[in-house]
Amino acid sequence: MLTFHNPDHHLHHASELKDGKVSPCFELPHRADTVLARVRQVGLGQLAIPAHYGKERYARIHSERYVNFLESAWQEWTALGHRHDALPLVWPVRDLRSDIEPEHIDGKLGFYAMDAGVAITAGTWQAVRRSADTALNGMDHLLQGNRSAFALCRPPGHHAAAEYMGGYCYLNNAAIAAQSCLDQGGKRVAILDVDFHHGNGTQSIFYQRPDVLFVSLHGDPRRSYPYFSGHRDETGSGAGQGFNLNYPLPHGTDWGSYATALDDACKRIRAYQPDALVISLGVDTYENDPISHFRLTSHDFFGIGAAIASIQSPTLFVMEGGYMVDEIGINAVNVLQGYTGGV
Ligand code: OKP
Ligand code: ZN
Repeated sequence: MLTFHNPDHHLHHASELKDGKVSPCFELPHRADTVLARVRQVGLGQLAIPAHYGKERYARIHSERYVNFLESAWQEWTALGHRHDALPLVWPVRDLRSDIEPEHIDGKLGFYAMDAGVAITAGTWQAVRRSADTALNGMDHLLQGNRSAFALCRPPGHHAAAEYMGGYCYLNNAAIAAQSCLDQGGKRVAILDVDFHHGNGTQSIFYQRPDVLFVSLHGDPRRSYPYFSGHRDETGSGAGQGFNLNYPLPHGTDWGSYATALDDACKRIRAYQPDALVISLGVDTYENDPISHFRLTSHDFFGIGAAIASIQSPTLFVMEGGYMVDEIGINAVNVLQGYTGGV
């Protein structure tokens, strides 16, 4: 399997607000380095540095003003004399106005953020756009007739929606890749999200559309981030009714009940007969993940790959979360090897 990866992700190394303190982000550059090292160690296949794309490709999924904000935020922030990471300090919840984009950067940060896990630093925009390019190149590889590809994206993307960032995510890499398939003649794409956290951004982007089936297995939002989406009754709306499928699972879920949900999800996707399948590949379902609550073992990740292979569609794996830095390489690559062993 070909792996796409751009080392520019190192330019994004941020802090986050957690437990009442600004501290180093769980989402570290070292994460992707670990996965890359494992890809090399097992000889998964060739490595390719992805070609660059223009902003118009990201604007197929995100609003133009949001993409422009990501591009200019650091400059607007440093113009105020700041040298430290930019973090939002106010959010337009419920009955506050969210129809007028503020001019001040403090207002803009809140306007375009869902939480305080998305600091903007000097290199964030460069890292983020190269991450999206990585996913786009992976989809191109499928469109050239290949059965699979691995987009080793960083930063991740599945919490980012059309007009907001959140949960370490800025551009929604998986959604941008899925849209690219449709823009190049694909009729239907399925996205299967196996990250521990619900892919609220991807769900939001495709919620009203039947041409992208979104399926997610994740920690029940009653107890797990992102708390405000991922319930079972979110099934799509309008023309998209029936094309969104959530499997919220309790804390402590192990392979037994995870596999049951996963098999059901894979059957539903196979029945949809997608032209391409995009996997939001988070491995924070691992038993020792520091911020998540499932109990999958490293061995279980082979089973995830094998289940995905049973769908029998061209498959793009897009890296999302996973924070047990020493093991995420093993766990992510186990999924890929479980897949190649199963096709
Ligand atoms: C991003 B991805 C829990 C803090 C949760 C945000 C988690 C973002 C996860 N103590 N903070 O889906 O892996
Ligand atoms: Zn996650």
